[in-house]
Amino acid sequence: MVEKSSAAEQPAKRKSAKNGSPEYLDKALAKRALKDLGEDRIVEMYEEMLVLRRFEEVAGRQYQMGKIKGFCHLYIGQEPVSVGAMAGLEDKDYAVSAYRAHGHALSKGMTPREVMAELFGKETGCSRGKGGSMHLFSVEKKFYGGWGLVGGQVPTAAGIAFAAKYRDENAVTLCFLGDGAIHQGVVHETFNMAQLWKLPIVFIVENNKYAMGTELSRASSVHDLSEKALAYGMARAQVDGKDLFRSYYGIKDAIDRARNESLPTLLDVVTYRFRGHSMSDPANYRTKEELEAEMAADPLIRVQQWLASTQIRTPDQLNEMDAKAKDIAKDAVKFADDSAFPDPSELETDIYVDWSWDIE
Ligand SMILES: Cc1ncc(C[n+]2csc(CCOP(=O)(O)OP(=O)(O)O)c2C)c(N)n1
Repeated sequence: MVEKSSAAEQPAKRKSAKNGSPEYLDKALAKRALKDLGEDRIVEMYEEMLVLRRFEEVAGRQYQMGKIKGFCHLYIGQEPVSVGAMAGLEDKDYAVSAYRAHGHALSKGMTPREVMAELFGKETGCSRGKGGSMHLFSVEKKFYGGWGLVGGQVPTAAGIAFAAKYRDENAVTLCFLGDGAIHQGVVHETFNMAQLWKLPIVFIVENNKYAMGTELSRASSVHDLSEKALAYGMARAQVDGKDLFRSYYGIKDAIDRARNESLPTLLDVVTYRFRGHSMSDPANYRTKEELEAEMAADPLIRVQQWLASTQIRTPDQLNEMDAKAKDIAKDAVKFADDSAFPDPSELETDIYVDWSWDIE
């Protein structure tokens, strides 16, 4: 049986501290990251988190203005998970997600323009305006969805990992799922096969405490969801997804296992979503105090404050970065606004793959 891996696994025991104090950040790991990744790369990761945040805030407003229709699930609060995870990947690697996928698509390298245009249903969107918020996709960036069916992406991700192994690509697949999805039967069938066939995959459960309005303790017999791996003899760890560096190192361990040993890992990445489940959810199932406490330890502000306190960046530079992130989000909206809706003749195109049967 594989034991829990050590690095970066335990959610922080936080002292009470003022808003975004660097006290919240694992400073020993931050120091290690400075050595491993370098200052510039860390600043880039912070900028990526910032763009995700500003993109989602703007998307929320566009939804309220009626420019985005259908479902829309925002990722605000969970940024260190996506940014930390993708930072450990190489270009040849794959990622698959569920419907709360704007952050994953952007972190995997898709442009804010193509993602926003997709939310608007415009022909310049990554799925040519026919997928919407839940069906972001990019073959070029190896981001294979965006899935509306809870847990449906998990066997697909295992199939991608299997194909990568079969073709000797030495590529890793990241599969993001929610704490609600882990109880689906197909997810457990997939876990078994992934371990049995030694697939190079990392299952990242973004445990944001709620599946729609159901709190984890009402739905799961165990609270460290990585324990579900024990039944399959799979490697596992619990990771603090509210801390950028713990998130990065915790997930990187699993990526290395997939790449170097061709083995899967199940990660319970503890995070929190600041907004409701979707745009129509007032989130009455949680207290104001709970939300305030989480927001007081905002993972984005923690990194910002750390960058300032270590003088890696001055307050002016940090303000400039924020202004730039806001401009990127605004530019994405303008691009989406200026784009056309798909022509009605497109209604029946891109539904089935035009597939010749001489598969290698
Ligand atoms: C197969 C299936 N069952 C039910 C639903 C309805 N549904 C949509 S989201 C959701 C909750 C999933 O929560 P979680 O997996 O924790 O993801 P999160 O929203 O927290 O990212 C449910 C039950 C669905 N989309 N698909």
